[in-house]
Amino acid sequence: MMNALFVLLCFLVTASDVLAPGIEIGIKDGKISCLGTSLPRDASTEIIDAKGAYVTPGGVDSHVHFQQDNSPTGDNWVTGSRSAIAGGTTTVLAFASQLKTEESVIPCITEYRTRAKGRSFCDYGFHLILTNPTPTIMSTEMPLLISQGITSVKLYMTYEPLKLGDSQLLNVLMSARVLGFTTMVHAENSDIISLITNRLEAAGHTDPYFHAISRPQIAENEATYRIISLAELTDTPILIVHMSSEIAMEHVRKAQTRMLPIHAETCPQYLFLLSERLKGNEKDKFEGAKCVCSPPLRHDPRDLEAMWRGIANGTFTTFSSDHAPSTYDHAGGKKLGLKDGIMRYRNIPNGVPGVETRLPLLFDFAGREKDSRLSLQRFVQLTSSDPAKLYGLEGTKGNIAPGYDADLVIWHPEAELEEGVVIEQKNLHHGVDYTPYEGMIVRNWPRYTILRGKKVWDRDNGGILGTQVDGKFLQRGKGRIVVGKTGQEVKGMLAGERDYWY
Ligand code: DUC
Ligand code: ZN
Ligand code: ZN
Ligand code: ZN
Repeated sequence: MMNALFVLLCFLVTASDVLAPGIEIGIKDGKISCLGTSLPRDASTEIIDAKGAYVTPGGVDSHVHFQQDNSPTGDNWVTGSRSAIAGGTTTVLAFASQLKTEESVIPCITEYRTRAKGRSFCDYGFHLILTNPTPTIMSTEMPLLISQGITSVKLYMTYEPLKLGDSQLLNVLMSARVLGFTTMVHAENSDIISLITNRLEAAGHTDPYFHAISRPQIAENEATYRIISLAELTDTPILIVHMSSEIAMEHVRKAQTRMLPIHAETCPQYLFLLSERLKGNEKDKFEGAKCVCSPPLRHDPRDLEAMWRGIANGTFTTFSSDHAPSTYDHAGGKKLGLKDGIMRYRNIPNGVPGVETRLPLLFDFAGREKDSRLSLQRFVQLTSSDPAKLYGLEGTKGNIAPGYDADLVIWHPEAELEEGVVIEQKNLHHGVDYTPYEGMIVRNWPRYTILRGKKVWDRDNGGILGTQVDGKFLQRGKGRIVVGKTGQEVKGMLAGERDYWY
């Protein structure tokens, strides 16, 4: 037998090309074996006819929260990863979260790996949330984790149980410089948020809308500039996660024009939703709780436009879901954030669902004849190839080329879905009870999702075909710098001055 699976198709899209109609993809043992035309096949070759369809690499969602201790009502591995494949995502990178009291992160990683094992419909890896980066963890445990394929960390500049001060941030960055792990940062100024939150509470302003008031752009702006400065001083690449506002994004843009390796991420909620969604509606004034995320949805449509600009012009390296939802309406009428009849936004866990809708929402604007906000290649780069490179999966994930895992999204032929697809909670596969995109129409949806050569999602015939034992833990290598480079001169230091403390 020449090939186990065969995809006959029209348009193959990678981060660099849209190949002419007629290309075929040969798959063997879960890997892409060849691309070409009239590939050899025999009677046992399974064939998927994708005529008229775009085929893109399986989505790599490098920022999801499944079954994390600090979001207990959110998705677990089974529901979250099932939702991923139904939306064309074949790889997720989730978080293992260290508690501040933990002096070792090894039990934490073991625990989170156990939660996922045998319960994931898609491939997966972990970032470590470092809340207490002791010298022993950094010098002894991090090298061990890197050797086990956990090659990235997330640092928080806000939230009391998670946040690090500047000296801790600097220590981790110095360690990243030596060990080569990838550092993600949640950049919001904690004290600004506390000050405003306390004053709002005292004045009785506790409805969900005030969540957006309590975390103004200036909090994101200040922390973004600060972490870029620390990364510049230590000559270490970083990725600033879930960016939401223009003023903060401009710091990233400026740093990149100086060739600093500053990466940034944005998410669907910051392209499509505004803070007015936090006001709820006449039927349910607390419904705004469904759209509480951090950074918050912004007030001004110009911020949405700016995020679209960053998507198109290369400021953003990754487009992730930050899937971190909680069930809104619990049995017994208990609603998120509502206790004893009082709604307090500070009790609402931060995060919205989005792992399933991420690809269709962005694909809607890719390569359109009219009002195209990005090319199809850029769509692939943001949703699959660049996250794969940044997080150490290059050569395995994020491309359709011989030797790569055969992870594919086969979209419906464009002519087939004239009316588009309406996003509706009832059709989604996550474990929570809403989507903030209810009623939105997108032009296409993954028709098939292929994970390492196996058809795991068939929208027209059976829906989910995969199982919760299909996903495997990905032992990632070290990520590579996707924008800028190291060894840049530091603002205000003479050339070579930093050499004294190398
Ligand atoms: N940060 C995240 O990355 N996700 C949910 C909430 C948050 O603050
Ligand atoms: Zn732990
Ligand atoms: Zn965050
Ligand atoms: Zn997140």
